[in-house]
Amino acid sequence: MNGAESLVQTFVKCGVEVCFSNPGTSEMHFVAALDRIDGIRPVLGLFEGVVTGAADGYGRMAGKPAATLLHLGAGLGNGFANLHNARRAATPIINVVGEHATYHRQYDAPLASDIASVARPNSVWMETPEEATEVAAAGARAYAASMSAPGGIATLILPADTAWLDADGAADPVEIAGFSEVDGSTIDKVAAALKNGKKSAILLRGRTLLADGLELAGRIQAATGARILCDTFTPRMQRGAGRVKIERIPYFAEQAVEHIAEVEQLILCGSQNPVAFFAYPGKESWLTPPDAETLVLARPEEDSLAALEALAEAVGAPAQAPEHVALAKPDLGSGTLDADGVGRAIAHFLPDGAVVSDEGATAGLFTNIYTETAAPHDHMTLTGGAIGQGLPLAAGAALACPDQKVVCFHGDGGAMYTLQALWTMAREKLDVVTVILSNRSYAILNIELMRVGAENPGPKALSMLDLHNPELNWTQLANGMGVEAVRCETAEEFNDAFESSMSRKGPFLIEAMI
Ligand SMILES: Cc1ncc(C[n+]2csc(CCOP(=O)(O)OP(=O)(O)O)c2C)c(N)n1
Repeated sequence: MNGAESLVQTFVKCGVEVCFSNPGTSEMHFVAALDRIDGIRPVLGLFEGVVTGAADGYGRMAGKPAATLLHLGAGLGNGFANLHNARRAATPIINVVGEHATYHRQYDAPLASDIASVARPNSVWMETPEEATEVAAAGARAYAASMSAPGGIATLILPADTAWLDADGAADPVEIAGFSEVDGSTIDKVAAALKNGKKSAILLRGRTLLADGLELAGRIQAATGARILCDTFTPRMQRGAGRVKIERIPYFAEQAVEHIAEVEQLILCGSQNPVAFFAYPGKESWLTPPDAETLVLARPEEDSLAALEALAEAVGAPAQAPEHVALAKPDLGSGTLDADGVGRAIAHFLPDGAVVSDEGATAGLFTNIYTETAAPHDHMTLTGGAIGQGLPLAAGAALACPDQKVVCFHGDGGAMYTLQALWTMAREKLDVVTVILSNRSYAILNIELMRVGAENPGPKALSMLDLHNPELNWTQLANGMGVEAVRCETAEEFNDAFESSMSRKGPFLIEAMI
């Protein structure tokens, strides 16, 4: 057995089932090992941003890591933006990054680069085995590191000779550092604060945004009157009919400030104090009201779910949350297609248990509002602000959840960054319906241009935010990668296309001309 085989066997033992890959010469032994050893499904992505974004979508939904296979610093660098988004989501991922053979590194061959410097900003763990016999144990440590609370990216840099030389065999899984317990005095302190008559809000993130956590939050709200909040962008949230509704902090800083201006006590539960996405001249960066006190119920690496449970007990919460979202499907739009009509149809026809990958940007806001009362679904958003995440995220989620419909709605600008994900969807026959919100514009940047105070933009500035000339044709782009597609110009066409797409299997794309 060689080092690569010992690594693949170790991954299988740990529970890795998928490897999103874009390999090169230095990774050929790992490629061959995936072929020889059963248990890991290799999935080719035609750009590394697809590979890393798909690993993020998989990890968010599966709750365990996929492996990626990337080609030296150049390949890893191509995947950087979506690793950044995954880091912000605390998604478990194991990167296997091929490297030149140990003895070849000294010659500064063309693909040589400082891989560690590219890996470091997004990795919670990084190792480079120098011997083939060290590779398996490093693989087991990588798995544990990625799964250690709250989850993160482990990067294993694999010199080619450590992959091809003889190894001893697979390593056993090593212990995962789970979520640490929140101590009783913290629970008591927060429980007392919730009863002191001040206006409180609890900001949830991580596991508490799944149904069980939301239910606990709803019970605490019933007992204390505290508001329940979440960040604008969250890795995964369960929402829709039957779930406890919570308030999403608005995106724009001044709206966010206003939204939480009354809060006197902000209780963090797996979250951080909210901050503005960007600095704007004369506007706040730190969004917590200046006189408000911050209390930490649980840090991201602590067991926020158990803490909420203990808090519910401590405040004498009722056994059930008194209010749950009632199913309310919006009426369908008619006439000229716009973002509102798209949102209505998506919310109207979204099936029970769908997984939504949302990179809808400006045009996705309507969909978000309407889906609040749609059938229950999982909602994943752009956690790190690096656009071009939504399509690969949807592909990865579809691999993790083959029995659930995945719906991706995406700005046309962001979608162009990683459109190769469509090819992977076609090749793997993934059950993803993609809606491209085709406004042929970087619309948000037109808004930001005004907000930052850049005055009187001229044609050169505006041309950098405009996607006309030439016009993108998403139907042809999708067809060219093996995905069936349709263009919709009216609300009626879109309603019909989206409705029928929900009852077919496999990838499909709808180009919504808004
Ligand atoms: C990796 C990366 N590059 C550039 C940007 C800057 N940026 C933010 S939004 C945006 C345009 C988004 O356009 P689109 O997806 O069409 O959505 P719209 O704004 O039109 O609603 C750009 C280029 C970014 N956030 N991330």
